[in-house]
Amino acid sequence: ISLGNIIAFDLGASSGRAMLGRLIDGKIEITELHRFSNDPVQVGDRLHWDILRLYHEIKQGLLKAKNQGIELDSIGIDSWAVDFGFIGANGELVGNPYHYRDRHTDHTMEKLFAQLPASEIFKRTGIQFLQFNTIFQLFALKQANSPWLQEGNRFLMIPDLLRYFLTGEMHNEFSNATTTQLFNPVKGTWDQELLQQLGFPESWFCEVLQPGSPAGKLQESVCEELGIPSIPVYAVAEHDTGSAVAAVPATDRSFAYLSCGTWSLMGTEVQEPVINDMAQQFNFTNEGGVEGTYRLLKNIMGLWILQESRREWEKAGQSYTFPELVQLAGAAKPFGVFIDPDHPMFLAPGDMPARITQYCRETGQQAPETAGEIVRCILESLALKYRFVFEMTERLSNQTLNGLHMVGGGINNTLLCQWSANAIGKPVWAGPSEGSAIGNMAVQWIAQGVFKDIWEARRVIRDSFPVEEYMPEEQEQWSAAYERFVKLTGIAQ
Ligand code: ADP
Ligand code: LRH
Repeated sequence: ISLGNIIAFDLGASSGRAMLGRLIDGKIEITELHRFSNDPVQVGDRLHWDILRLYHEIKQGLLKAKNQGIELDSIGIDSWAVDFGFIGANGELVGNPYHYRDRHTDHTMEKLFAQLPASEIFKRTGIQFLQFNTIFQLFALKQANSPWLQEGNRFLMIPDLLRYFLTGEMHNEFSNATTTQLFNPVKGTWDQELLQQLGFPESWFCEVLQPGSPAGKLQESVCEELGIPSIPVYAVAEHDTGSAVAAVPATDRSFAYLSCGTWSLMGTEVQEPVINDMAQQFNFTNEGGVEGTYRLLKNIMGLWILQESRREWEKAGQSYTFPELVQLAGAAKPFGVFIDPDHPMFLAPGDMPARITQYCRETGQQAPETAGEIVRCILESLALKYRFVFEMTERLSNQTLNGLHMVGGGINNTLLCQWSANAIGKPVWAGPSEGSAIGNMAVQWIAQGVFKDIWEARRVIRDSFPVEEYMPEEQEQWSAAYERFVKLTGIAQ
């Protein structure tokens, strides 16, 4: 039996997709209806998301479903976290949302901490400090006297905004709301004191919907434009990492994950946020998830450094596909040089090969020269950083984790999966690669009563998608490399 048709719109920092989901004989089947690149746009000094194009691509996905004669039961949208737009008195978007890698938040953290200590913010929110968190973006806008804040009445995060364009209803969704660093997970509401102290009007913020809540249906103008009937829209775990972790095919309630795409998000799922000194010291976060869970995790810079290197080479007329780059890395000399992928110098867009050279010079290493050497350096350094964060996750959650689930587009990089297993010295279970889209679907099906809860969904996901197991190899070499890596990067200090 075939059950229903739903679409998960999953917008990653590098690409977006409309995935059709169906349940056939008790298994999930996914079909890619539409895929598009997500290209940030620099205007003057500012870096933006192309929000209207993203909305256009969502409509293209709906049209493709229509043209294949597919009747949809529901849709849901997830995207990267922290970014937002404001809606003005006339119901229209004020300004074009900034990209979290825009430099307007450089040095904002220190300025805000002069007004409000970091420990107070962490105690209230349990969220890690990243300079692009919404709290710092809003503070930077305020300091710059941005007209957005005068004209804007309502604050909507990226999926909230796209959902608003589709339905005409304004809500904030919980999993994404927690990433603002303005939400209090203990109280379960926006943190009023924090908002007051920072001068952010409470009236900006909407009612917060839990993942799985109905969030309206396609409004008439959209149905007319596309020639489709009105379809229910659900709030899913609209933070893509929340959706990705919802799709981890774990059997054990205690599990480690790595959501591997533009970012590498590593951690474990917990029932209550872990807000203590050690969590703050390790700069771990507690992001809201499905069914009242939290993701105790840490951001690692991820394949972003590789994406930007590829873009740089392309600019210079040398195009490589990702599989080609992985192949070059495999052929390069092992354990040449290392970087700390989380050094702030790698955050903003730009010439990563040049920054890697600079990093190597500053740390007394011979700079890598060929593309293969550079990619090898990036991938080995990521795998070694995974070990560091894996062990921190174990310490912080006070448990021994027996392996690592990897989900996301990065698992197509089999070398990275194998090296991750080698670095942590435990098995890696890779799959599914479309984790965020599948987690998005799972929440829609839970909302429809098709699945009882997230654990039933995870069981079905496990039965529906292959998982590749990588056993650790070359343990001695990787341990020696790890010692060198820790010393060189100074990450343990
Ligand atoms: P996001 O959702 O953050 O945009 P994805 O989860 O789609 O990212 O992952 C994209 C990344 O996956 C790319 O940057 C690339 O490094 C990696 N990737 C995707 N396909 C392949 C492939 N065939 N071989 C190697 N790496 C791949
Ligand atoms: C991954 C992600 C991550 C956030 C970052 C802004 O796409 O949502 O969880 O920290 O983007």
